[in-house]
Amino acid sequence: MNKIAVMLAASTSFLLTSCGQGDILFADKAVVNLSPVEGNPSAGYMDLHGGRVDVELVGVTSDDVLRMEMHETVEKDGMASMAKLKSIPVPAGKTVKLEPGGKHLMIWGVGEGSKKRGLLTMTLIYSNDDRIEIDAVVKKVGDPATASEE
Ligand SMILES: [Cu+2]
Repeated sequence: MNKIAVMLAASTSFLLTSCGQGDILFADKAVVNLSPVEGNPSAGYMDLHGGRVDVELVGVTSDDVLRMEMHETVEKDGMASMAKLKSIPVPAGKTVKLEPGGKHLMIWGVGEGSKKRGLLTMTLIYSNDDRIEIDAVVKKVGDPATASEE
């Protein structure tokens, strides 16, 4: 019963955000991959879609995490490491992907409630003061990959 409700909620948000609304600032395909190691940070990914004007994503917050940072994986001399980002540019009309091996969210202390619900509500804060609330699908290690919405 609960599972069905969650699946419906997740697919509804995909429907709402994937209708190709031209120049509207929004984000979709948000997922949080829980760390397999208790205490280690989890990683968050999503697609950021630009609006009419160039903006920057300047912060991401959630009431149900201890800490969340924007990171970028960078390779130096064949070694991958992560750098903390102050902001992520989101050019008008362009899509910026937060994805494995690139820009991503690093999330500490995802709450038990969100884990159980399978969704983590987070707020994206942009340089033009826009705020967008989005539900990210919370995935445990070993969960099948999210069914693609395309
Ligand atoms: Cu990171």
